[in-house]
Amino acid sequence: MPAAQILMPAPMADDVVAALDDRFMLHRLWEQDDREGFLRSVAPDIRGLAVSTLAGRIDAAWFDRLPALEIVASFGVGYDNVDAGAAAGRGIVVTNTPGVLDDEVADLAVGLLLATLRRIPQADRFVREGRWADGAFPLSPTLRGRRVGILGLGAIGKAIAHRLAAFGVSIGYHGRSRQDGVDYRYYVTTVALAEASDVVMAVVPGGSGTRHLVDADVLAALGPDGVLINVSRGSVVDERALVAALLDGTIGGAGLDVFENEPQVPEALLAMPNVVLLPHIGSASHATRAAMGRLVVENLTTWFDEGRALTPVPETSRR
Ligand code: 8YV
Repeated sequence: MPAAQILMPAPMADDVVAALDDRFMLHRLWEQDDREGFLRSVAPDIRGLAVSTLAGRIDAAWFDRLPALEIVASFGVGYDNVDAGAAAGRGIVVTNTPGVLDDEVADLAVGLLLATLRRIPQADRFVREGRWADGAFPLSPTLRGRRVGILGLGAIGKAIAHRLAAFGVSIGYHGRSRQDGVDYRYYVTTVALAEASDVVMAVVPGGSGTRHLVDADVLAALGPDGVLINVSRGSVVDERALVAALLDGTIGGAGLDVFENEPQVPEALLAMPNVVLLPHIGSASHATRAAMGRLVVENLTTWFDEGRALTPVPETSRR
């Protein structure tokens, strides 16, 4: 049987491209001069799509063009870039890369929390700019005695909570429902969580269901000493409300790895001394990105060899 044909609309890591090239007939759409013409010629035979967020939104418009499509293998645990509901309706399986990045993202989240509270990047700049000789760096807020609210207690949220327990802080959470076998205190709403917390860490998946979950009301409930950490998706936070809340002291600070319109970052944030801004690097270590890439390749391989996907997303997992 000829190798299945896989379309990669936008570049992915070299090791993913090489592994797929080895096992399948891989089409690199971004390398074509006439992408539209190329797509027309290969579309009827494409059985798999390999995508990262660089490929843009993968939705019904793509599925309409690819009548033989069986699987979308997406790079990343978050798959809000793929319309999984539309895929499920057509019997197309969607896979993501859960599990292999949980610890990496949790490490980064805790690092970002400490960096934000203790102003670590600002202190580094202070030394580099030769300002130490002129006087001590200003005192910072502290993690000591804080109550941390985890917004979204999935695998990454649990990995964060597990780490934070060692820091001796108290931990609460909000999610769609209370979880059995979890000792952290549950709050029924995001506002209730924010009211009971000095730090809110957003770890919920993106998408329409969580859009602007952190809004002006949640920020007001978090309060003037409160700190928001976001390592999930920019869409989860109402960025305009966040900028306003930081400007007028409604909250005390923020550590942000994700933004509503990446790679654009609101100008106002750049000038603020009480925020730490990262370029979406939660999972971005060599080892973890390689593990995510392997899982993309393994999902496609087991699908075409054995007719099953390793990590289908819940919307499409009954196939
Ligand atoms: C990646 C991510 O930055 O896994 C996710 O959901 O946000 C990150 O690991 C992203 O998938 C890159 O395409």
